[in-house]
Amino acid sequence: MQLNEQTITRAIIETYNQKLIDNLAVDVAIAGGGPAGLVCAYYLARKGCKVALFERKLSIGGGMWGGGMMFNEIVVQKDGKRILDEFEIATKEFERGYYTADSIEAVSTLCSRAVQAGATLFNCISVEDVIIRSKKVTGLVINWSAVEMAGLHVDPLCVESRFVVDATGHPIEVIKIIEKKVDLKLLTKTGKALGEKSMWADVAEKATLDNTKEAFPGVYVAGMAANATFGSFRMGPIFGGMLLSGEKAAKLLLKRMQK
Ligand code: 48H
Repeated sequence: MQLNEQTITRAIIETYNQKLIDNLAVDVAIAGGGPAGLVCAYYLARKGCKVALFERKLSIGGGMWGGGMMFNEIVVQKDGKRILDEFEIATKEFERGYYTADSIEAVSTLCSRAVQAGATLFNCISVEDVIIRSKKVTGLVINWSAVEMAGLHVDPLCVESRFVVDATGHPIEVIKIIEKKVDLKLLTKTGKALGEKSMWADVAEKATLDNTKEAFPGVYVAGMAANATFGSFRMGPIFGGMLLSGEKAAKLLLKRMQK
């Protein structure tokens, strides 16, 4: 059989277009493909929920690839290890209660399991706005990251969703958009994003889980975005909180969608 370039091109364009069309209305749209977003996508998809995740960068995985300061190992505590075990990601006990994992194995496995569970991951797409209806967020406004990077004046497209997860990490991009453009309060103490605090791993890890919740009607925050929204500490390269937060966001959303 002779390979034909036009067929290869058509295969990509038609398949991708269909994938995008199939995801124009989803149960949950996730902004950000770091560990929290990926774990959330996995647990939702595994329960039959329709999930689309949008990641700005070419590579999915957020800040996990680089471990700590580019030493490509991550640390998790016992609770976090439970999630790595579930994904069959190898861990080594370093000292009692501290486990390490190869960050490359961790990220690539989270990605592949999320896709295999049925989530659709879109890379190279940035979330630039939200859709708002009757004081609730009902979807994401997306554009090619290349358009954003080049500063081109190109209008975006939209994805409708029952719920949105802001898993954009430190910059809490969805929450910041809401704060700036929607004349309503966030579900925080002050009605504004409370901001991330300095390093305190122990407190931060616990807080990440507590702060994983709805931050604006229709919008849940997960991972580092949870602490940046509700005002807690950073934790450095210990990733248990990120994994557990993704799991908790999925559980909360599944419960909410059952209602
Ligand atoms: C599309 C976007 C947009 C946008 C951003 O930073 P992440 O890895 O986030 P988490 O919360 O899953 O994990 C945080 C962890 O990596 C980390 O930074 C830790 C533990 N820090 C502790 C410390 O002390 O520093 O992933 C977020 C992803 C990234 O890939 C971004 O590119 C992406 O979201 N993103 N994608 N549209 N508007 N904004």
